[in-house]
Amino acid sequence: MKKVITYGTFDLLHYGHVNLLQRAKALGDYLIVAISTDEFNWNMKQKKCYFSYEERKRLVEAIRYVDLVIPEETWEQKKTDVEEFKVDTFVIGDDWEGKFDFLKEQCEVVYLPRTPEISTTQIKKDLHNK
Ligand code: C2G
Repeated sequence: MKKVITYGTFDLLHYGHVNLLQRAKALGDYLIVAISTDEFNWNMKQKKCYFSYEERKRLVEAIRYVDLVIPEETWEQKKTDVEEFKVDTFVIGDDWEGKFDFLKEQCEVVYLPRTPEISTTQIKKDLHNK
């Protein structure tokens, strides 16, 4: 079984996220998604989520391409996650191009093109201007 892992906040879940998860799953048979906890988002990414970790987990678990959701609590956990879950491929959007090449010692690293026209920031802006 080929296992794939990806990481993200997935707040205000939108089709750009689903596009990424669909392509990630297509690279293997089992997709693990590590969702940033509220603390990690705030302390490490200065992101204030609209939906809590539990709500974001519920939404992502409902996506047909996703097999397992785990919490992302630190930047450093990726290496141990890849080992612990025996991951073959790490995938993330190309806005992170090159940032996780250190994982190439342990698994394949794939950066996928983002869906350009949509983002949570854009959604919030558009709603604010309505
Ligand atoms: N994404 C995408 N297209 C968009 C928006 C997001 O392909 N229009 C992808 C991102 O590239 C990422 C995933 O969807 O692979 C989740 O996006 P975010 O929730 O913004 O994740 P981010 O805050 O970048 O967190 O340790 C890694 C971080 O947790 C990644």
